[in-house]
Amino acid sequence: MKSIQPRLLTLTLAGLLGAASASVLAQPMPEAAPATGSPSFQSVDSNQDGKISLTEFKAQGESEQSFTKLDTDQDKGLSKDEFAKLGKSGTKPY
Ligand SMILES: [Ca+2]
Ligand SMILES: [Ca+2]
Repeated sequence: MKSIQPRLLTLTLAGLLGAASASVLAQPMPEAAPATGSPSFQSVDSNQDGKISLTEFKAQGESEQSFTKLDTDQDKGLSKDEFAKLGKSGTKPY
């Protein structure tokens, strides 16, 4: 069973090299699946003023409660940063 070792090493190396060059062709498992149902900032900001108003937020089926929670500077609008927190807090059990 001694002969297995170098063979295995070769296979591993070949696998690594192959994986590096084949990663474009291969269909990798969805390692970082996008969070489900997170619309992009642009699509929510329907009037494109760079802020998401409560109305725009609610149009996504979100609640006023989560709007208030996300609006950390309380200017009644969600900046891109504030909006980015949507779905990132509370829903992911680490
Ligand atoms: Ca807006
Ligand atoms: Ca804000």
